[in-house]
Amino acid sequence: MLHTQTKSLDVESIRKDFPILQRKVHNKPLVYLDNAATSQKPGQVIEAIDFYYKNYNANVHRSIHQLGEEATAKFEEAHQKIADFINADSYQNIVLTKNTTESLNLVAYSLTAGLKKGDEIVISQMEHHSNFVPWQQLAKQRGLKLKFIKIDEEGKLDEESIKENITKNTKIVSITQVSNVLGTINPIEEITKIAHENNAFMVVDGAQAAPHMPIDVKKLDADFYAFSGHKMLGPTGVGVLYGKKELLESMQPFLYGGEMIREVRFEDTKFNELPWKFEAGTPNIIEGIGLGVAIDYLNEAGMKQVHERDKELVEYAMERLKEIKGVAIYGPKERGAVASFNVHGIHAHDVSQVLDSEGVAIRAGHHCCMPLMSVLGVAATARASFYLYNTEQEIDTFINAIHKVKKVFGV
Ligand code: 7TS
Repeated sequence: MLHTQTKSLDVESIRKDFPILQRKVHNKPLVYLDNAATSQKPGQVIEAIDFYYKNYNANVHRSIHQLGEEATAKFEEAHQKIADFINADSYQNIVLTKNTTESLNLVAYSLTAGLKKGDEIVISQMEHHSNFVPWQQLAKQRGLKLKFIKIDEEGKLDEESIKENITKNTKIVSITQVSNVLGTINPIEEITKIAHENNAFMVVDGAQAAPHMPIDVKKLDADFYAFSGHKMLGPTGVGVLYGKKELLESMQPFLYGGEMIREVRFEDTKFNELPWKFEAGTPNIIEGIGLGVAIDYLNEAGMKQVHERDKELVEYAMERLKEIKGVAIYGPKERGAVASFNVHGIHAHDVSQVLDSEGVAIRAGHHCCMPLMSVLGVAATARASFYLYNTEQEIDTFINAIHKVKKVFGV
C-alpha cells in the first residue's frame, strides 16, 4: 500500500531533506521509528551548523567584533523564534537549557526552595523520570509530600484522582502533556485551571508535545513549559524552559557564573536581565541557532499539518498492529505519535533486535518510566514512534518485521 501524501504535507519531498533517510542498516533501507527518543535532522539544520563554524563562530554577549555581533544576533533571534513558536510574549520568557531534563530540574530546584515541610507536589504515574526523579529527590531533601495522579484502564489520567490529589495543600503540579509510552494527550488546560484554583504552580513537560502539535502557552496558561530541541528536528544539547516573566524574575538562578550577571562586587552580585540570568557561562550557541532553523522548518510544514499527519500514521500503525495475534497495545485510542506494544511470549528487547536486523529502528525497554511500567504490570514494552517523514510503507515494513519476529521465536 502506498499513500504517502496528505493534502498539505508533501512527505516525499520532506524525506529528501533528511540525508540519513537514504542510508541502509544491515543492507536494508533504514526505517526510523524511534522519534520519541530523538528525531532526525533536515539538511537545513545540518548546513546551518556547518555554516556557523565556517563563517561566524564566536562567543556571544561579550565581543565587540563583527563575528561576535553576528553570532549574538542569531542566538537572540533564535530565542524570539522559539517564543513565537509557542506563542510566548517575548524572548525573555525563553531560557535555553541543555534539554527537558535540565529545564525541569531548574524549575524543581527553584520552586521547591520556597516551600515548607509538608507542602505537597502532585505529578502523575505516567511521568518520565526527568519529571519524576527531581521532584522525588527534592521532596525527600526538603520534607515535602509527593503525590501521584493515577491512570485509568485506558491509560488516561483518572479524573477523580486529579481532583482528589490537587488540593489547597498543593504547591506545584507537574504533568506531561503527552506520554512517551502511552501516547496519552493529557488535558493540560483543565489541570492548570484546577492547579491555579488551588494556588499551585503548573509545570508542563512538553517533550513529546511541542515537536508534534501547535502549542499556545497563553491558552494553556501553564506557569512553566519544558521541551527539548533534539526531538523536534533540532540539534542535541539544547532544551527550552518557558516561564511566566514575573515568576522567572522572582526566581533564584539555578547556575551562577559568567554571563548571568550584571555587576559583581566583592560583597554581592546583581543578576542579568531575563532570560540571560538563567543562561550561565558560554551558552549552547549553535544548538540554539540550529533549533531556530528547525522551528523554521516545522513552521513551513505547519504544526497543524504535522499533528494531522502524526495522527494518520499512528492510527494506521495501531490498525495494523491489532491485526497481529498476540500483540498487546498500551494506551488510549486518541493519542500522540507513539505506539507501545508487546508480543506475547517475546521480550521487547528481542522484538527490537529482530526488527533492527530488518532495518527497523524502534525502542524497547522501560522508556525512562519505570514507575509506569510497574503500574502496567510489565518490565518493558516495544515502542514505535513516528514523525513527519515517516510513511505508511515504512509501517508496513515494521509490521512485516513483527511477523518475522513471531516466526523466529515460534509463537
Ligand atoms: N519528558 C518526556 C515526556 C520525554 O519523553 C523525555 C525523553 C524527556 C522528558 C527527557 O528529555 P531529554 O531531552 O531531557 O532527554 N524521552 C525519551 C524517550 O521516550 N526515549 O528516549 C528519550
